[in-house]
Amino acid sequence: MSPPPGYGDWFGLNRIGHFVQDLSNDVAEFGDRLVDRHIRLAVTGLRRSGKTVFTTALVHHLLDGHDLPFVAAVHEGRYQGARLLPVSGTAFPFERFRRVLVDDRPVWPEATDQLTTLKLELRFRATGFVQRWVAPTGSLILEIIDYPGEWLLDLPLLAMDYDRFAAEAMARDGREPRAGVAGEWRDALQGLHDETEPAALIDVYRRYLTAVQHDLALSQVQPGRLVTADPDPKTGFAPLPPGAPEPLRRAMAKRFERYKGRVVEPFYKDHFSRFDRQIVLVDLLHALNEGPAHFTDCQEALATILESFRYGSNSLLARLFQPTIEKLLFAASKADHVAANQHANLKQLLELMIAPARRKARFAGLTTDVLALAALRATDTVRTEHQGQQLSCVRGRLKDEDRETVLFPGEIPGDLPDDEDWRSGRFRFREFGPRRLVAGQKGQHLRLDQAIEFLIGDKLG
Ligand SMILES: Nc1nc2c(ncn2[C@@H]2O[C@H](COP(=O)(O)OP(=O)(O)OP(=O)(O)O)[C@@H](O)[C@H]2O)c(=O)[nH]1
Ligand SMILES: [Mg+2]
Repeated sequence: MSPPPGYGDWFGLNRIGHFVQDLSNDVAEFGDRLVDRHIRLAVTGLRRSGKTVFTTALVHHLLDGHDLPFVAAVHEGRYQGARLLPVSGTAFPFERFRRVLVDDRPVWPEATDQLTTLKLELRFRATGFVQRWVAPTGSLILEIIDYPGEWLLDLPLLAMDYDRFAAEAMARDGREPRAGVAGEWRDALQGLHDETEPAALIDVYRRYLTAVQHDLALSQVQPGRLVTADPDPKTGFAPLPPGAPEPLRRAMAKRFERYKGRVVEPFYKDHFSRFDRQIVLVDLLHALNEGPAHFTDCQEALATILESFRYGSNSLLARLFQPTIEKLLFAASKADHVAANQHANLKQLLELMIAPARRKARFAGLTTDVLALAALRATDTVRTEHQGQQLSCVRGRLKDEDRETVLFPGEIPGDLPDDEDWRSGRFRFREFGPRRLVAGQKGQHLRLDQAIEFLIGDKLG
């Protein structure tokens, strides 16, 4: 309501109007917050993409409440701290990971082989008018699960029947470089007969998939649980070529459906059906290092995952579980492997790789962002001179070495690599050992605070 033109704000009506407006916004917001104080964050990424390290570093910094200048609540002095809460099921072993990282000889957490849950309560001083009055201390429960990356690649199976899976897997297994390690598997397929035992065949397939994962370092491995330490002999399955004996095909198809129903569906239903925010971690440097076949494999695996999470109402996930994801962050992990002047290209390359998925997510109304981060920074950028030229190098302790060295890590193309890039063998990014995690010390991450602000900052006010 405003006074007639020319009368000014004689009765203070403008101010009262704004006050009432602010109040109703606050009340609406406050109501939201009450029901919304729980955030489930999905940390997604292929195996070795940095999920466990990200979660560990995030907890460490939120418990410590330091070196997070981009987190508005911290910057404004409103952040009061955090505590870990008990969970049902196996808890994320934060203390164990923290202990090995604060040690004099810190080591990276081991690869994940089971599902664990983390619950963190964050406390902060509220900003809203009504909130400050009714509940001056706000609290947010943040829930994250950690799991082996290969489990993610099982999600697309939910949308397939056995014959489609078999056709896609056989086509993939027949191409190089996979075909190069598929000798025993190909031989096994030659000798199929009515009495072939599915379990024996699956065991050969398991050996082949293990070689694909370990020797070729490729990402697309299905079924994901066949390559974990202790596969359940009852739930594995393997693809069969057209013309395979019908009883065998039927037995495999039955196992396929059982795996979907007993393993894949509960995993997604229990853990991915109700998340609110998502971060997708991508190790682009590893993908570049391993050459064009690996890079394409990583791109395809990522597309497969993102396609499954597709963010519109028509997505597989929506059809199955109706999630309500609000924010999606794509992050190139381990950015500390390269010098700071390469981070813009790293981000740009990731933007190119995920452009279609990002477009769909935006169209579906999600807020998205892309950044290059290092959850636990293992290097510094230093400038050196080489033959009269200034070079941006990194200083850090190479994995499995004792002392820090300075080296030129190489450069990231700002575009998808072309044939010349691959031929030149220019991608040789090295891996570093972790630096000791020290409470209260600055500079132990790169843009972890930006990631936190994007993912949960709006709930800390
Ligand atoms: N320099 C550096 N290396 C990192 C960082 N994050 C992860 N790494 C490296 O990447 C490896 C894998 O990280 P994890 O967090 O274990 O990966 P993950 O996604 O949990 O892998 P799975 O459990 O196998 O699915 C680590 O052992 C480190 O070598 C980082 O911020 N900086
Ligand atoms: Mg892990």
